[in-house]
Amino acid sequence: SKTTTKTPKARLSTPIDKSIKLDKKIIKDAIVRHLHCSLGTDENKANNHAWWKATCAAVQEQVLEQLRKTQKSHYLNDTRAVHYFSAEFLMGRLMSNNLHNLGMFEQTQQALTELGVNLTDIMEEEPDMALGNGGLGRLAACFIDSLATLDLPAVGYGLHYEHGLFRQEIKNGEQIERPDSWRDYGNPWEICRPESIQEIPLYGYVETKYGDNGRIKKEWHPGLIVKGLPWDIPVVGYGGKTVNVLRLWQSQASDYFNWDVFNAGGYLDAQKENVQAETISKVLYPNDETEAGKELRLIQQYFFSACSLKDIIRRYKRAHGDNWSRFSSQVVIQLNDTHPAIAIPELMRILLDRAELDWDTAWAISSNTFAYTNHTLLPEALEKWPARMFEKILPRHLEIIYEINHRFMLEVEKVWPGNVAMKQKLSIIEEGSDKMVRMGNLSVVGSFKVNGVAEIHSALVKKNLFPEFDHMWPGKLTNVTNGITPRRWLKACNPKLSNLIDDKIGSDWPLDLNKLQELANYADNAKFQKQFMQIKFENKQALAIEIKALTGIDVDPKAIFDVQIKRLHEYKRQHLNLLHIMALYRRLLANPNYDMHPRVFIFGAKAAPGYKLAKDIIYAINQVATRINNDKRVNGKLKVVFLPNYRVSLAEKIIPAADVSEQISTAGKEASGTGNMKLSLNGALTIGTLDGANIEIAEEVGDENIFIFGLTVDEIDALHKTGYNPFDYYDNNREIKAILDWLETDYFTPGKPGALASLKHSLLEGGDPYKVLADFESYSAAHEKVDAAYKDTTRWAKMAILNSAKMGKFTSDRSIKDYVERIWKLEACKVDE
Ligand code: GL9
Repeated sequence: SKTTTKTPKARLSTPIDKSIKLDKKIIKDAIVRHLHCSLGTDENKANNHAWWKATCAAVQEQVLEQLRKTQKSHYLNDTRAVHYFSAEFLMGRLMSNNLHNLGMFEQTQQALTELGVNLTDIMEEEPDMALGNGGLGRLAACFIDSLATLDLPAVGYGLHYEHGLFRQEIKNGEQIERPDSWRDYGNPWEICRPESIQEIPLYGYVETKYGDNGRIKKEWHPGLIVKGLPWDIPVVGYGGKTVNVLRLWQSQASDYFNWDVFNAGGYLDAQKENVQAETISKVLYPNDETEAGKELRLIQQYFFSACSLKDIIRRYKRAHGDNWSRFSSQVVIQLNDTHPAIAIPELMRILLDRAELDWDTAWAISSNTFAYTNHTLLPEALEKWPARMFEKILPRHLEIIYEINHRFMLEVEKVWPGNVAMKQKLSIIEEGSDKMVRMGNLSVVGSFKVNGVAEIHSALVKKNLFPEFDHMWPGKLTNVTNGITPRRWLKACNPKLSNLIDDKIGSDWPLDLNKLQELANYADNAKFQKQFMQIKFENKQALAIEIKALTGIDVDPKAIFDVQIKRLHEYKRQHLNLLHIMALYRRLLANPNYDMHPRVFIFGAKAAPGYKLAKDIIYAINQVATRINNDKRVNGKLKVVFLPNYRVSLAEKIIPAADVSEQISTAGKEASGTGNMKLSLNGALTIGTLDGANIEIAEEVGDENIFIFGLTVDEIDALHKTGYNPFDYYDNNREIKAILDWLETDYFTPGKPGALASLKHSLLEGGDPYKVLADFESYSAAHEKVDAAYKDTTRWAKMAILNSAKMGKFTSDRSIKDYVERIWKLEACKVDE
């Protein structure tokens, strides 16, 4: 029988059904069968890669069976579904996650052991699916995990990049980018769906026609049509019931190329710059919170948005024919940032030009379909496209955007009559010598809800970014605090801690993370503290081995492992961390007995290839690391490690081993952060500013279990207004002066004085835009508190336990339930056996 439950909450009380757990004999047979029949090898010849592939194939059998059942169930129930449009999905590896979510990890491990194979080893064969840059893309991956877990009908839509985020190598301290080739030997999880190819028009011109009824009809004559080929990645919910789909589009050439249209439009010259169809999905733009501004990027955005919309409409029409009246009750589309915002005029185009609906009807449907998530306030990230670029690539869309804007300006006129400045400020079109389309404004105007990603961020969206929109449409702007999936970020990546938690409080916490609260009862229990810290120690031993293998550096697992892992960006202030490391080094040189517990500072970070200062900071970290790590005088009290090629699978090794989590962005700049949640969940203590989700983490763990330092948003604002002068700190703080001057010598770059000077320069003459010097003292003082706390082992153990215990709020299941209640209004749909 088919059941549709009212709210996704109902799912949480249901224990995982053990019946689908497979017996290890069946798994073993399936693996061997695939080794023979799919891979053409056998148990004696197979290497780890072959074993990995055969195991994937065996797991995929289970996955596809549930996928088929899920799709049937959603179809029969004609469910409303959310469509998560995202230019990025940072999935990482899928084997471990799929095995855990299907409840067949142990059996598979045993099956392989009996075959003489180690599961952990073969999992290392899987390349990361790195189709994203950082937090925004990883959030999308956590969200689709939660959507499936909560039995919610959902499809993820994105791009099937041939090359994901670049692989980072470090040569002589510097970042080198190498292409990522995650699909070189095939991806066993994906299914090609040529039966669902879409055709996407580009370029050309718009013809205005007059219909019989006297109505104006617009016809777009494209100059080029490209094909979109979908690849489906099954997304297995925890418990293995619902299996949703992540559908990623690959571009292909079609034989349609209209030379006449090209000539008529005068685009023959432009042809040289025209993208080849296949290039569209070639590579992920490696930009982190910076607008790319490139034609190919706009084409990527349009390509995947248009393919996805056509796919949704095809499915809708199969159930509802040409009757559009139920469209927005069946379909909700979440725009993950403005990257897919072009879907708004695309849906309008389809409704107006294809379905021939009138404007008001079309707008009512469209604006009730889209919701938009804002992920950053950084001005350099707010996407703007030159109107002339639109005119060339998407001429009809530009017309529609002008019309949306015209009607919106009439609304503005009603609220602020005669106020030209207000119209200029809110307009979707930025006037000027080069007219621009503001994608943020388009997204707010074209959506029924807009959300920020943490309380403080959403408040700042209202206060600073879109205050007038909040005034015009009260209630449209809202908050959904980010979350992380505890399946990947605790159960799968930290099996020892997970088992300990299972033993203490039972095993349903992965579905109901608030259960971790029960661990607080053992926070003072000496035996539990010992077990908890012993696991942390063993995880640190494992990471120490990894560090040795990756960098050659020896680190002592008894030292404090202090971790900063995230994209390299000035606002995240890896250089604040570095200045403090240099301060410790200096103190140790001045006083070999300087009292500090041994500390290993661990960094992982990729810099956008064109971001010069970010690359300089990576170089500086590596040069300082080399000097310190080889200096006998520090007596092993200080080590600095930069782990190359930071990515999801490396995060899974670092996070369980972290003692300290560095979350030190300038207040107001980090919209939420999600690494902060992962680290705290695994028992690391945060040293952080009152920024993003740090604030909510502090609320949950309590001020006594976190190290907060630095200026608040209001103080940063005030400092900005009174005029911030970094030289005040340089001139008045001897330690700061000494460190910055040190950077200019050749102490860290023998024979190359000045090689690190750009860093000093940015913090002084450059004006220190992220207030590094202003926060230095307070940061340094907070680190002294960290040191003191760690020396008190009982106190530290208690704090670490309480961090894990209090992270319930930050499961992405809670985020998704917030989206469901506040925005999507979805119902769960259980899948038949
Ligand atoms: C980001 C924010 O900077 C983060 O603070 C936030 O946690 C995530 C997810 O909401 O979104 N916005 C953004 O552009 N990125 C983020 O991480 N950047 C990347 O993903 C590279």
